[in-house]
Amino acid sequence: MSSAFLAACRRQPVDHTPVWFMRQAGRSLPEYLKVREGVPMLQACATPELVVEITMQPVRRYGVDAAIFFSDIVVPLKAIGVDLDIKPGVGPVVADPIRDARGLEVLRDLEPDDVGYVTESIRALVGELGGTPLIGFAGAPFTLASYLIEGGPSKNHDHTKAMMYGEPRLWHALMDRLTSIVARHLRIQIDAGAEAIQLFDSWVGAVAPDDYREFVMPYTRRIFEAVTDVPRIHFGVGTGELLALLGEVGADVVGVDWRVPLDEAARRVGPGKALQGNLDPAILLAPWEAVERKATDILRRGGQAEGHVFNLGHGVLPSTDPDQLKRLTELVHAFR
Ligand code: 1CP
Repeated sequence: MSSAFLAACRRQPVDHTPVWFMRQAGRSLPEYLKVREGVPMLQACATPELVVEITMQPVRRYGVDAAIFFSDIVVPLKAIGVDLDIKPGVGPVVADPIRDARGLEVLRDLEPDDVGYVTESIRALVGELGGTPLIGFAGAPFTLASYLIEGGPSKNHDHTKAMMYGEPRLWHALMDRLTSIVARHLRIQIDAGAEAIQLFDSWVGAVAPDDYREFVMPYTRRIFEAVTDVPRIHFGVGTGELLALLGEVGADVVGVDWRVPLDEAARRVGPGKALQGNLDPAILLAPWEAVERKATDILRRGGQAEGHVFNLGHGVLPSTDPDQLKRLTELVHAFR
């Protein structure tokens, strides 16, 4: 069966605009909350039956064109022995934030055996999914570095920037280690059967373009060069000023948040790339008519890109009514 999602990523013709939603698995789904009851997040990520079930839930309910692997960006770090946890309502929390060269010692390379449950889950999923492609993913080095340096979620990434500007050798050494780990983690997912990958540099919008070029881009480029055999999507929040660089760094598809209209994003990214996006996830909390108006506008503007994968501009909010996402999927599929 041919996949509209993979075709759009490759800028080939499609019979309908493909759609999936960042963070479509989990949080807003009652069937997710039910199977997660009493199971800590990282334990769920390491339990193949749960990973398969949770990954399948939005595919069954919405009929989206792609599944995203149920995991988290900190899973490979936990797997090599970084002392961290995912706290409910908070996010990843690191026990010993990395602030000096000694802190780097824990960042050894990731081996397939460290994440055997990832391989096992993906192999099982490929069978369950039939023709629907599975997207593997990882956090990009900058975003992972922010959690490791700050010790948890951060608004301004102060310690991260202090290291980047104040201790560039330490910064580059940390980014180099994270690059190897991320490239290996993506390779493991592709080898197990993931048919596309998304690299989430969620917080890189905090960095100015010149600093992105110097402190981030060489590492992200190395990752994309290591996974040329499947379509590669790159996404970050607040990246309006970085879109041209995100196009240059090596992905096939550039993810756009809701702040830049897709036709304008296509101009900024330049030729030879597909775009993914970009409905503000908060609009789904408004009545359907507002969703319909905005989504139709996005589909029209996305039509001016060389390929368009419909998505939100960031993850599904936990309070989203799943019926809105169901209707939105149908609207995207019916659009001509
Ligand atoms: O569809 C899916 O939900 C797939 C699974 C998935 C993905 C792709 C999860 C499950 N996390 C992620 C990626 C992820 N994790 C990103 C990149 C995407 C994005 O920008 O949203 C980031 C930044 C994280 C880090 C993280 N993990 C946060 C954000 C914290 C912050 O800094 O604001 C949070 C809240 C988590 C925990 C988490 N990850 C996933 C779930 C379902 C949860 C909640 C778990 C719980 O509390 O029980």
